[in-house]
Amino acid sequence: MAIIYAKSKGLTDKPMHYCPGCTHGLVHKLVAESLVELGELENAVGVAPVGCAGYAYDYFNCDMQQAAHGRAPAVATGIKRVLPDRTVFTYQGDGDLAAIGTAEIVHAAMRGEKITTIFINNAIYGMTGGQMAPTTMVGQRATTAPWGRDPSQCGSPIRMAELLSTLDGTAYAERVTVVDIPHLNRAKRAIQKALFLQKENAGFTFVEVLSICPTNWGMDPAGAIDWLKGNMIPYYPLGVVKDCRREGNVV
Ligand SMILES: Cc1ncc(C[n+]2csc(CCOP(=O)(O)OP(=O)(O)O)c2C)c(N)n1
Ligand code: SF4
Repeated sequence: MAIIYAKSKGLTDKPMHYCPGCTHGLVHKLVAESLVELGELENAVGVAPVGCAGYAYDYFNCDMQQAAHGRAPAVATGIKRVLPDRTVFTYQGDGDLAAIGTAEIVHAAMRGEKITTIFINNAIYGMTGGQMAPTTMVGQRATTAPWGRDPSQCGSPIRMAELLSTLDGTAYAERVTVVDIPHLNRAKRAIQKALFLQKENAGFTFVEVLSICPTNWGMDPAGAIDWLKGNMIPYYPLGVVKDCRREGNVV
């Protein structure tokens, strides 16, 4: 019988532990497929975060390293500098990257490290039980913001793709989502482009993926997708924010 669809060779057979409807698994699939299609799976080194994706080292079928919370860009910097021919990526949540790891990601981008960061923006701390993240929307409830995020106390949600795009070392930054098939295909093209530009030594490359956390948002997956579309996309616009190969960048 002809095989028309199979699990990517870029993923191991280990069953994933993510909650039903969580988009972490989808993004893993896109990264894995991209590495395979670029012929980079054998050459890749991923750096797993702390957070729900902390077991990513069990799921990607390539060399993996675990980093302490927020420190993945620093670990990836070391790996890439010692092994410059390897394709090195970090996979990080918003608590990991935009809170405790802000210094590491900003300085890695500023230095133009030739690594790729996949940033999962689900607007909350998932693993630890739904605390407010720097990306939590104004008015969105979290366990540490039971009446919703108050911008007079907490400021406005941080737009990491735009922030990092102001740095000269950032070669490419795009924001995508995975809420339906057309967006999923666009997300895969962005991940492939980021990895391709890394191979070209263009500089730091970054893909922000707007994602859902049905468990901590207190919604079913379909409701969470609708909430993302109605609340996150208007504030976090999708598309290329910076592309060193293109004129007329947004930033
Ligand atoms: C140094 C340190 N501080 C705090 C923690 C606790 N901690 C573990 S995961 C996490 C938040 C993870 O949220 P996020 O990065 O958004 O990923 P998600 O779980 O949503 O995928 C925190 C605060 C830790 N493990 N190490
Ligand atoms: S807690 Fe949220 S981010 Fe974590 S696995 Fe569950 S749905 Fe995904």
